[in-house]
Amino acid sequence: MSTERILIIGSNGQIGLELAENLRLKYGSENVVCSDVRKMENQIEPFEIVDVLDKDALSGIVKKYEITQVYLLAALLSATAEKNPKFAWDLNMNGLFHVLDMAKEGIIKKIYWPSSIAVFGPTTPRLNTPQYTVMEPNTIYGISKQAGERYCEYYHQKYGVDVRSIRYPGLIGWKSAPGGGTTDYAVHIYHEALKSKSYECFLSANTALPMMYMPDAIRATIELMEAPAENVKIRSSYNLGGISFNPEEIAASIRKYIPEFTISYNPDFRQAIADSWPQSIDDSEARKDWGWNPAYDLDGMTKVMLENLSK
Ligand code: AKB
Repeated sequence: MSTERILIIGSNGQIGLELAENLRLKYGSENVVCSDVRKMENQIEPFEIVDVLDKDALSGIVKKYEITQVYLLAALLSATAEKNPKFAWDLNMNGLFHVLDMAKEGIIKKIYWPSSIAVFGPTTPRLNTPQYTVMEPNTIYGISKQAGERYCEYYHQKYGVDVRSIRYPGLIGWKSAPGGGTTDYAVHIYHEALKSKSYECFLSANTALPMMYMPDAIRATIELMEAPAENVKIRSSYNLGGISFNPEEIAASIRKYIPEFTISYNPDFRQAIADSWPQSIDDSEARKDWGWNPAYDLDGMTKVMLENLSK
C-alpha cells in the first residue's frame, strides 16, 4: 500500500496525461488524484475540476484526499504566453505560490514543478548550455519560469520546502497533443508525415533545439521525485538533456521510414523565441546527483513515434 497520495494539477495536458498513467501504475490509481480546469471524455477517476488560481478550492481538494505530493503542471507555454502575457504571469506565478505556500504550511510534503529551457535567453551560451550561466530570458514564459525557479529555491532554503524541478526541453510524444509551445513542431511533423507526407515548419531549417522523447521525460520526473532528498542538491531546477536536432534533421530521420516525405519552411513569431533558446544542454549535474541517463536518440524516437501514430 502506497503511503503517498498524489495530486496532479493540469493532468489533461501533454505531460499530465502520461505522468498520470505512469504514477497510477506505480502508486495505485486510487492514490493519484487528477485535476484540471475541464473534464475529459472517459476521464479516469479520481478527478476534480479545479482552477489553480482558486487557492481555497485547491486546498479543499488537498485536504479531502489527504494529498502528500503535488505535481503542478498547469501553465501557459511560450507561444501562448506571448499572446496573453498578463494572464500567463498570473497563472504561472500564482499557481506556484499557492502550492509552495501549502508546503510551507505543512499541508503537503513534496512538490514537483516544471521549469524549461526557456529560462535561458539570447545572452546565454547556446551550445551545451551549463547549469549555471547567464540567464536573461526575453519571453514572458521564460521570465515566469526563471522567477519560479528563484522562488522554489527560496522556499527550500528559508522554509525547508521539498520542491524539485527539471528544465524540460521540447517534449515529444504520441499519446497527447502539445499546446502552445515553440517546440510543438517536432510533434506535429510526425502527424503530418503520416497524414499528408509533407509539413510546413514554423521554424527555419537550421533551428536546433534541445528535445526529449516523452517516456524519457516522465522517467526523469519520477526518478527525481523518488531520489533521496540529500541527493537533490539543486532546488531551483535541473538542466536535462536528451536529443538536440533541427527541423532538417528530424525530416531526414522521418525520411528513413517515409522516403517521399517533404518539408518546407515558413518561420513565424516563434522563430525569435527559438533563436533565444539553447541548442543543446549540459545535464551533468542531473547525471551526478540522481543518476539521469536518457534512453532515446532521434532515430529511435522517430521509429516509435511513427509506429504508434500509424496504429
Ligand atoms: C515550449 O516550447 O514552450 C515548451 C518548453 C520548451 O518549455 N515546450
